[in-house]
Amino acid sequence: MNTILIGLQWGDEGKGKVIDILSRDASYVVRYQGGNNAGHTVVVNGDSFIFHLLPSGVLHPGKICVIGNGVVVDPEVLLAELDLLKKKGIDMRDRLRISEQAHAIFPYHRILDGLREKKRANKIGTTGRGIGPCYSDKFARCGIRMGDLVNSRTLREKLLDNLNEKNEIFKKVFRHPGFSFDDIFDAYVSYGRKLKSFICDTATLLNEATRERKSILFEGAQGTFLDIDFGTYPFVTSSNSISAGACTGTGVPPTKIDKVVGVVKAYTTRVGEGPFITEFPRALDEQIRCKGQEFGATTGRPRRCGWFDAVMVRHAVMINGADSLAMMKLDVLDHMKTIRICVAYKYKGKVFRFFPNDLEVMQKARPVYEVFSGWQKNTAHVRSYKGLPQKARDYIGAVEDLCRASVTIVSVGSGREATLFKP
Ligand code: 2SA
Ligand code: MG
Repeated sequence: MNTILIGLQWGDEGKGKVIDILSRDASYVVRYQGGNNAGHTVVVNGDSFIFHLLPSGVLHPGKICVIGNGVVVDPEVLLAELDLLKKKGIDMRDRLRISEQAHAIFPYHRILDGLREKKRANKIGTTGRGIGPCYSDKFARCGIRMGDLVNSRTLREKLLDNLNEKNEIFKKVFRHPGFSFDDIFDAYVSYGRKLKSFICDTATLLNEATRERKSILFEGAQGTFLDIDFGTYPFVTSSNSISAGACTGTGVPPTKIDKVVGVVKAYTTRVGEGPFITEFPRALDEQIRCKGQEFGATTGRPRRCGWFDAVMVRHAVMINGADSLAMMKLDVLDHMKTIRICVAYKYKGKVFRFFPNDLEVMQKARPVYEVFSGWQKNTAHVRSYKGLPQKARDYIGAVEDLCRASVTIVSVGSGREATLFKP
């Protein structure tokens, strides 16, 4: 059984926790896009782990963790993440594989990310990790891949080429002094040496695994509406975060995918700039941010909060082919008197029941809500789906109807134990 797990909103739906749970049944856990802009949180016995690059499956001994070709890897960050795990007693030596075709993030990508963002009239609110510039180089065919780090001749050639062009741009366009070849070269040769034993042909590895009927779990990062094609462009990330990205980002073909699980939060959050039709008014925004601990797991930025948007999620269910949903953080809504779900948008007298690929509509439309009465009971200690208050189950039922997918997992807290499976 090969499963793709993806976010159906703007990221931070709680994918890390669901990945951790589904990892039990998988032999391989694979990241396929994005980089260390992701922040996947897993809480085990009260201990909180945040993964940026490593798949969240690392907490399960014996699982092989793979960083696929579609990921952009900052080797410095990866080594730091491995070190941190080692200190916590988790040794990844025999169970991490990194695609030789994955592109590496260089210091000039990180700096350029910040400089471009500063210059932009319409800020995107990037994480500043060099993600966009690294993917730009990949598609401009001047990128440097993980496999190049272990071949110093190739690395020298490609890095020289890159710095020749980039240093000029840095100086002329951004009045930045540029970068020293020697410093970067030495650092990346050393990263290559340290990571060499992990770097391999992961596409063949994964396809051989499927031949042996071992199961693979594909861990999406960010969310559907941050997808470079289907998101709220240009307020998106630079990769395909939808389920289809799992195939291009790993080399495992669509015919080998069995299931797609979509993760949603019981409400909506967004970190960074861009349209957000159901965004709460200020007081409620602060209340939910505080209750749901809505701060970026990578940058610590406050996340914007709003009502559940069924127009968006139904669209995401369609684009991703989601078979089932996991609904996270239901307990955050426990105290609400009334709860709203957005069922359409209204703009210039027109009602949009389907997601409009039109930034102007997304920026200016007003939400049309269906209103539900809240359950006003504590659910954080509920341990079975049937134990949820009826009104909470009604809310979940409404989400299922509106989004055309059934909810199979409900989460009422950060720990593994606070997970309810719907019969
Ligand atoms: P980038 O850095 O180029 O990918 O930024 C482009 C947009 O994508 C958003 N983005 C994210 N949104 C939610 N969660 C993400 N991961 C971290 C988290 C974010 C953080 O788990 O909280 O800590 O700030 C993530 N990564 C990228 C980003 O906000 C831009 O809108
Ligand atoms: Mg996150």
